Amino acid sequence: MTKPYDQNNIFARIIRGEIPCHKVYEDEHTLAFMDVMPQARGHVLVVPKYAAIELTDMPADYLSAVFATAQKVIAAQRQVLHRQGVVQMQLSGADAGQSVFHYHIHLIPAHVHELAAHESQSADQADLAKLAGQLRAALDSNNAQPD
Ligand code: DGP
Repeated sequence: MTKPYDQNNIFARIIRGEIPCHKVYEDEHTLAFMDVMPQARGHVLVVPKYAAIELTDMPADYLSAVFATAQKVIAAQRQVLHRQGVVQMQLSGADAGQSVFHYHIHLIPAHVHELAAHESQSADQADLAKLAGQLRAALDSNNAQPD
């Protein structure tokens, strides 16, 4: 770990329910929610419910849980946003541009050349709420499908 984990970082507080988010999905090990500074419409973050800053801090069981959630979210993004391409991004460390020091993977339904600059624009909250509702509905419906 590059520096001590801060239990009061913004994503730890979101996981504890102290700060609101536009929730897309939650299970025992992970939470997915809308990014408030999206690099494209439909930008979702997936976080583990584990005190890790970056990839090298993550135990394998939580990594696997994060990626299992990412698979579900990507399927829902493709249905709701009608975009097949999804950029998966994870910034490990301040030198890479990480600004929130709780591990998270960005899932951005866009071509890489379309991305807005990182943290350059705030989303419309009403649009985030609408998208989160649509993504939750798609996830619920996919979950209800028989294998
Ligand atoms: P990174 O630089 O990889 O640590 O990205 C942090 C992302 O988190 C960035 O895209 C903006 C987003 N973000 C920052 N603060 C908040 C917040 O309070 N709520 C939500 N939903 N997203 C946030």
